This record gives sequence, C-alpha cells and structure tokens, in this order.
Amino acid sequence: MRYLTAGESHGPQLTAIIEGVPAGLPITREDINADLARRQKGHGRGRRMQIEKDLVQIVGGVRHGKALGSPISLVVENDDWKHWTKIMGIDPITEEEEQEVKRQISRPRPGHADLLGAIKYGHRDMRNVLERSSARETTVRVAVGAVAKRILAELGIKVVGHVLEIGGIRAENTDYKNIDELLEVTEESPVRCYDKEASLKMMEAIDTAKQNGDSIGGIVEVVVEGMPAGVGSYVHYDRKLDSKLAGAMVSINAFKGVEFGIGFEAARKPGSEVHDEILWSKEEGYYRRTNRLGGLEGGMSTGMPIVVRGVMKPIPTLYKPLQSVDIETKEPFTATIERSDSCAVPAASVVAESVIAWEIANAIVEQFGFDRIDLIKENIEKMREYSREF
Ligand code: EPS
Repeated sequence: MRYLTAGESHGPQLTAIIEGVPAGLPITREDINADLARRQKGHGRGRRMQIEKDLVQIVGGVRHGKALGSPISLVVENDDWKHWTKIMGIDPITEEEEQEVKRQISRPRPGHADLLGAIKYGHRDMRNVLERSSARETTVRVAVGAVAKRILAELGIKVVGHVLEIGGIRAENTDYKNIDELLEVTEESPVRCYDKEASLKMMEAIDTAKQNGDSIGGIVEVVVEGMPAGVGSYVHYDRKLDSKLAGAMVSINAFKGVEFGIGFEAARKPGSEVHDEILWSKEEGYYRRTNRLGGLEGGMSTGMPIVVRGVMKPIPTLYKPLQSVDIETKEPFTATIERSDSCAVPAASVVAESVIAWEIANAIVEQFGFDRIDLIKENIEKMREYSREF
C-alpha cells in the first residue's frame, strides 16, 4: 500500500489518497472521525482546535461501507479557511491585491522548517513553507491510520498510543492489565496518560509553560498486540520492520528520537539482562519470558507486543522570544508572536498510533499479499497455526 497527502494548514482542505487497501474491508466515516476527534483533544492545545471540527469525507474507493480495492480518497476541510481565503487564495492576484494580501513572513522561527524551507524552495515569503510544514497535516495522516487500524482490527491486531512523559513528568504507574484497559483509561485522561496522578502533574506543567510563554515536549509510546510472528524480514535493510517503524515515528512533526522495548537502556545492561528467553506451550506456541526488546528481533515481529516510543521536542512556535534574523534586513530580532499550542504531546500520541498502525498494516498486506481482506485473514490464521506448531 502507499499514500500521499496534500493541503496547507490554512488552505481549503487536506487530502489523502491511499492505494492498495484490500477489497472488502469494512470502512465507515465514523471509524475515521472517531480518531480525528481523539487527535483534536488534549490539554495544552491552542485556539485553532476550537475553530476546527475535523470530519472526513470519503470521496473515492468505498461503496456501501466496503473498500473496492481502488484508491481510497479522503478529504478533511479546514474550517479556518474562511478567514484565509485572500491570504491563501489559489488564483493569481493583481499587484494591487498583492499589497493588500501580502504580509510577508520574513522572520524564521528557530526550530521550525521556515528558514531552510525558504532557502531550499526560494520563497521570500516563509508562509509558503510553514503552511505545509505545519502539524495540521497530521490530521489526514490520522485519517489514513484509521483505515490501517480497520485492516488490523479484522486480523485481531490492536494498536494504542499513550503518553509516558510531558515536560519531565513521568508516568510512574504503567502497569496496565491489557491493551483494552490501557485504551479505556488513557481516553479519560486529558493528557492521554495511564497514570492519573502524573496526568494532573503534566497538566500543571503545561499550564506553567503556557503562562511563561513557553512550550514543552514529551515521550509517547505505541503498543501493538496480536501480531503474528515473522512480519518484516532480516534479509534486507529496507524490509526490517523496526526500521520502518522508526522512520514512521521520526516522520511526525517535532519528533527527534525513537526506541523499542527497553531502548537506550540496553546500552547499560549485560546481554543476559537484555535478551528475552524463549519458551513454548501447547496453547501459545513460542513466547518470551520478558519483552525487553519490544516485540522485535532481527527486523521481524516476535509475536510479543510491539512497544515503540518516540520523543517529541517542545513546539518551536513560542510566545517567548528567541534570537533570529530577518531575511530581508539581515537584522537580528527577538520577538515574533504566533498562535500556537503550548503542548501537543497528547495529540501526537494519536498521530504516533496512526503512523505505526499504517506501517504494520502495510507490512502485513505486503507479506500476506492478497488483494482481498478475507484471503489475508485466512493466510494469517494459517501462519499463526504453523508457527505455533513449528
Ligand atoms: C501549528 C500551529 C497551530 C496549531 C497547528 C499546528 O495552528 P495555527 O497556526 O492555525 O494556530 O494549532 O495544529 C493544527 C492546526 C492541528 O490540526 O494540529 C504549526 O505551526 O505547526
């Protein structure tokens, strides 16, 4: 499967086209809208989320609630567009109109794509960069992820993203019973964190950052349960499942790092405390005593839950001034005030869930390769049985 997205943050709409979704997959607008709503929530979001109510239109590839096998086309309109029709207009404009419209952005924000994007594409007005580099685009990536999650649900695979850390406050209690309980509890938390006490402290930290005109980042985790063993491959660099998951995680706006299982901690421990011992039972087949490697060995799924974490830096659009240079005058300046979220880590955990779901669904469709969801299902069942008895 593959997908592309298009659209600017304050343009008319965001669009995604997904190719290769197996025919027969049940899919409705409600499936997608539920995840779009989850992404919009979270303590620390700015005023833009009060303007938007993200709802998807499915404009191709689905008939009577089922995927046709043809490209699926998704559209989410930007409600804010009505305030931007002049500045973001599509049609050519006269010089007179240009004077009226052009409030050129010539002051790049440190940490954003503004300066480098402007140099790369030759834009003197950095709005041409920031409109697309904005995390607004994650809206349709979540829509695409919702389709991927539908595929996985048919195959008995569940994916949940949650928040582990915000602004240095860590969830101490992460002892969830199962993935359903993890989802249930984090849905109720305004910061999508399993630990209720930590949730409150995280909210306080976000409020303090906001009062100080600052922003804070954090760590999100995605858990995948119900994986068959052997998805991905060790044979080639571009077929390793962990490398695809790592790439997907770091592709999210403002994400700077990724780890699996105990992650960087593995550098500080001897091998006997890192690797997961192999056990076998008649009911379960092969399984591991521990899951320190996060469900991945040799670029393949072990069948244990996949556990992948991503680090989000603080959003670089600040009310607090940082030093930068005006590209027209080359003079230093220290203050640009832009509307922004003080913390988008809770929303980012939904985005992380979506991009990981996409990579896993893609690897599975590729590997158990049929154009029909019913045949993929049969194939996975056979694979599960085969590996149990192996
Ligand atoms: C963003 C800036 C803010 C955020 C936006 C990402 O938007 P605006 O510039 O309109 O105030 O709210 O996030 C979203 C719109 C979204 O849907 O997540 C940025 O500069 O990246």
